[in-house]
Amino acid sequence: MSKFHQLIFICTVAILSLFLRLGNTQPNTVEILCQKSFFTPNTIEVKKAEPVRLILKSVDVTHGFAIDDFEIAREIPAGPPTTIEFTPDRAGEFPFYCVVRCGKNHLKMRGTLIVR
Ligand SMILES: [Cu+2]
Repeated sequence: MSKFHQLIFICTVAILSLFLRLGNTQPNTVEILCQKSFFTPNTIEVKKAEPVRLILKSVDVTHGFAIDDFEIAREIPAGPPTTIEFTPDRAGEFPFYCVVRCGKNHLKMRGTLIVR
């Protein structure tokens, strides 16, 4: 291999490894629809120690979203989506639920975050 080809080879490897690293730091994105009185999906599965981005969109009234175990509690107004980012530091099953009284079945608005 000539010096020129060696240089091309090294540059290609460097660029590819950079792209792979960037890919790995992208948060795991989950879109969640909020409507009276449920979340869709109501079971979310993510991986421990990997960043998670939840994009919550309410299609009717203001809802809420809380996961006590990860100290998350946010209002989800109707309209543009609300983004919540966190990195689960432990595995298990953690309940999430609505924290805004959104209607008579508000207390049924719950789901489960599974961290593997
Ligand atoms: Cu509610």
